[in-house]
Amino acid sequence: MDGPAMRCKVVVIGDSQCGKTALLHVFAKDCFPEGYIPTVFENYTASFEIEKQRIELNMWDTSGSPYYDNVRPLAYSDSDVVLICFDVGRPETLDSTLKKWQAESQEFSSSKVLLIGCKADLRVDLATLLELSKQRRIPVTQEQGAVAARQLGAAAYVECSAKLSENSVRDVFHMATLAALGRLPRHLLKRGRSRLEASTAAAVAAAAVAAASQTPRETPMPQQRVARKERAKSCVLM
Ligand SMILES: Nc1nc2c(ncn2[C@@H]2O[C@H](COP(=O)(O)OP(=O)(O)OP(=O)(O)O)[C@@H](O)[C@H]2O)c(=O)[nH]1
Ligand SMILES: [Mg+2]
Repeated sequence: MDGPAMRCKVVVIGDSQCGKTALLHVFAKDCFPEGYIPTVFENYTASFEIEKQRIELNMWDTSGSPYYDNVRPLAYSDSDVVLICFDVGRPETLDSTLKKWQAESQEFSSSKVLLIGCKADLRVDLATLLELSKQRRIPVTQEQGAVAARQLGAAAYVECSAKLSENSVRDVFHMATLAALGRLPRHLLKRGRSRLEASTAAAVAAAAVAAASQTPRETPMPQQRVARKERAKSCVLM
């Protein structure tokens, strides 16, 4: 390891219940919080190494509730990266990223932005599909996420499932840190897209099989490990 640790502040925003706290919890505390406890403000820290550089990540969890619209802006000060999150199983939360969260983040920070599709497991969740079909909708597709990320001017679009894939969560913060350091590997752009397209069908099918036969957070079966590995590749650089 070379030199002193680099400090990086990450602010996490997005609609209420879109999965922000679960994402941070899995990354910083290694456990998925089953219940829902609304956030006001919360801080998490983690330290790790990227390309031989020690990183100290300071992560700010915020509330998605409009009730806190006047106090949330306090979180943005001195941030390096803003993660704008939405719930893959609730398309209206992707709409909010463009209608609400882009404007707020631009008003209160000039940091790099990443768009994060949370709860990617819901793309193959039967209850979610049934509920959305009543409104003639489907879960957010990876293509829609990538298009929105471009509209937001985000540096990358990353999907994750805090519930089923710790690797995908680690990818989110790895990408966020690389963005903060100005080291997002742009040469991976083309490869990232094709890997994503090629792996999606296999990944969601394997995830569905695994989810149907598994209690979440149990020791992963081989096919679930495959699904996790595949989903961990779900990122697109802009
Ligand atoms: N299926 C699934 N559920 C998830 C996932 N992540 C979070 N959840 C559930 O979604 C609900 C809301 O998650 P939170 O992380 O608390 O949501 P939040 O965005 O922090 O919400 P606020 O604090 O109100 O802004 C909880 O019941 C979680 O268990 C996921 O990856 N998959
Ligand atoms: Mg929360």
